Amino acid sequence: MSAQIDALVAQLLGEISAAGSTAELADVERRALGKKGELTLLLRGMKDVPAHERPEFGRRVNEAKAQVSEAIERCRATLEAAEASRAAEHDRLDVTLPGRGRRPGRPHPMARVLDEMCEIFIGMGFTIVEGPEIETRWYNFSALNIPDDHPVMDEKNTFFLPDGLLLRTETSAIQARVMEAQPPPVRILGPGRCYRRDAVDATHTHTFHQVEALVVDEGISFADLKGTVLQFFRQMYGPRVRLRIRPDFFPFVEPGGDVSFSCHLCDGPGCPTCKYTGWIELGGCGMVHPNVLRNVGYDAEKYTGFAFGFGLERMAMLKYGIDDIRLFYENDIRFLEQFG
Ligand code: FA5
Repeated sequence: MSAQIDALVAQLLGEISAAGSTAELADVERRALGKKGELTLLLRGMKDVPAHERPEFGRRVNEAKAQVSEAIERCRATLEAAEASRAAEHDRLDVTLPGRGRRPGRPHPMARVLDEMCEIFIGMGFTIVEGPEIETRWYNFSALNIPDDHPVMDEKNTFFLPDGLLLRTETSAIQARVMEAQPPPVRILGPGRCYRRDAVDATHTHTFHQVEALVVDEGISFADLKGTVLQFFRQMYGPRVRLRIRPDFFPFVEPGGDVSFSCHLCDGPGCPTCKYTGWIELGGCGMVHPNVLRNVGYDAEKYTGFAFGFGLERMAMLKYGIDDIRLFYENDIRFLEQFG
């Protein structure tokens, strides 16, 4: 029996010294001294030992337990110290290492232009409003005096959705929403995303942005339209900018025009940016058509208004001398980093 105990102790001492971690050691301890541990079971089996051998057997097993316990405690102290030092090593800060450089984000060039534009118009007393990108036929077409047979209704131009809905083709759709919601006077700026089935090239894309302005009140005239646009251009592009409005047709304005301004790069003689015309076109404008005012319940005899809608990509291209609209959407960090 004594030889059996010696062999068990030798085996357990070997396992204790082989334990590589406190977790492994705890496992050895459980197997040796736990409720069903080998030494515990040995002690419990004392009843089967002949009576005259019991005192010696008990003494021997208790001795073995003490020996194993002591070995476990010694080993645990060593392993705990090693683990603590490994953890400290892991957490140690080397304050002499150079810091990791941060690369903060920056506003997209179009966001910068829009922010600047909003600031200029807020300074002129405008309120910024937005409308939904998924629109009804009413707000996108009918309320704007666009007849059912207008080419823009064609599937080739508009992204139609189920249930009579569509993707907004122009921010002018914001106009009727605003006017339905409030009586005159109205003075709003409405930026937003628009969608058209246009082929993508250097100046066109299917998903682009416009900024709409709408002013309605008593006595609003074409002079107010010109003055507002010119004031905006001068603040945005510099004091020497000249404005040109040529007649153009939009069903929701009368008279209507297209808005250009003198090329801020060449100031007249022509350059690649203005395609050698000296002028750069930004969008459409005009006096709100009386039918539009009537459609929203305004008194068209009492109130007049003006509206314009400019392409935001176009404004950003002009501001930063960018020659391809696709650059805005490629998310190329080398491009975006230039606008700090
Ligand atoms: C309009 O969309 C009218 N709603 C503008 C308007 C508002 C007129 C209020 C009168 C009163 P137009 O289709 O010309 O007009 O578009 C205006 C501007 O949006 C264009 O000059 C251009 O800068 C921009 N734009 C139009 N289509 C695209 C496109 N596919 N990609 C990028 N920009 C575009």
